[in-house]
Amino acid sequence: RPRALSGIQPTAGSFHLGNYLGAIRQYVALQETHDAFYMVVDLHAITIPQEPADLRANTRLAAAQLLAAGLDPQRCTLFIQSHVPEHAQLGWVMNCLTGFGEASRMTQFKDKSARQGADRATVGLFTYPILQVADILLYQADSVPVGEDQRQHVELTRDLAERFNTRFGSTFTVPKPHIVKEVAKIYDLQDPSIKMSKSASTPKGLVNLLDDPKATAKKIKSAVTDTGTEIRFDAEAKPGISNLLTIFSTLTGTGIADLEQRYEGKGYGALKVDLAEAMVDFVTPFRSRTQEYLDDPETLDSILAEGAEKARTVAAETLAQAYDRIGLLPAK
Ligand code: AQP
Repeated sequence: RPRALSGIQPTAGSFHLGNYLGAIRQYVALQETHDAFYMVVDLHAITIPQEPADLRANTRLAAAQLLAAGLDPQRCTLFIQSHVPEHAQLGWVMNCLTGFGEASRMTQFKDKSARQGADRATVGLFTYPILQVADILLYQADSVPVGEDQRQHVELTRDLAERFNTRFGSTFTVPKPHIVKEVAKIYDLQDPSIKMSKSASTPKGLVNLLDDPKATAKKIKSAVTDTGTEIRFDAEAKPGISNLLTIFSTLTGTGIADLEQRYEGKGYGALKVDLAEAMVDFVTPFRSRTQEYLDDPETLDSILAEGAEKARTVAAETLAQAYDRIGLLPAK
């Protein structure tokens, strides 16, 4: 089986609809076809300031949500990044292979550091994509399910894998991004020109999966739509309604063309009412499954311990090989 690897940050409070449609749904699907490794990337989270107690709680919450979304520990390996020290270790090696200018071209750093204020941004935030390179290469991943915003980081991973292999001999699998075009970028409900994002969206534009379902329904109903009344997918001319059609289509498994036909001659209001209902049908059981995992921390922690053990076996082998190739003297 080919390998898949992806990571998600332990967001405060809840994952959002963009995380779910752009990434987590693909994680669930790839369990069936891939030897899949998924992790909550707490080491990435500390690239911006975190309250220790919140970080710990959010890490468990993230794992609970991944399980609630359908990750099955029998079919994939789910773990916490910091439980596998090889990530930081290979991360250092990759730092030493990356050009400063090359790292400076990462657009996510430019965006995030601009939001932090240039003096506040840490070196960790700058080298974040390089740790991500190590995350992926440690598992010899073939496929990396992510949203469009992560494409550049997977490209960097490919470049560094090739560079290492050329310089030191074939060691790493060169991975490909697994980006599902239709859902690669879910947009803010209030401003469909920007992606839905925990840090850039306004509260009304961001659908958090663990919000009160009534509040979620309200956000859908007050989503910004476009001039005119026709329900038609046209990302350029009708970005608001196209975003809602994408969300509706993915959540319910109905084709966009079928939705266009179903709502022909009906107004935006009818579509929003039905989408709000579909969202409520999705988030209500999701919330209660997440709560079940949170109410049983022993089970959750033992799933994560088993996952870390499986992950470490793979990661340790790759790291030992990489250390050897670059000429580090093995400890006796
Ligand atoms: N709007 C989105 N549409 C599709 N996919 C998205 N992803 C994020 N937003 C969208 C994908 O979710 C995965 C997890 O992302 P992350 O943990 O790296 O968090 P992020 O990308 O930092 O998420 P945000 O909300 O966008 O955070 P900020 O605001 O801090 O930048 C990734 O695969 C991502 O592509």
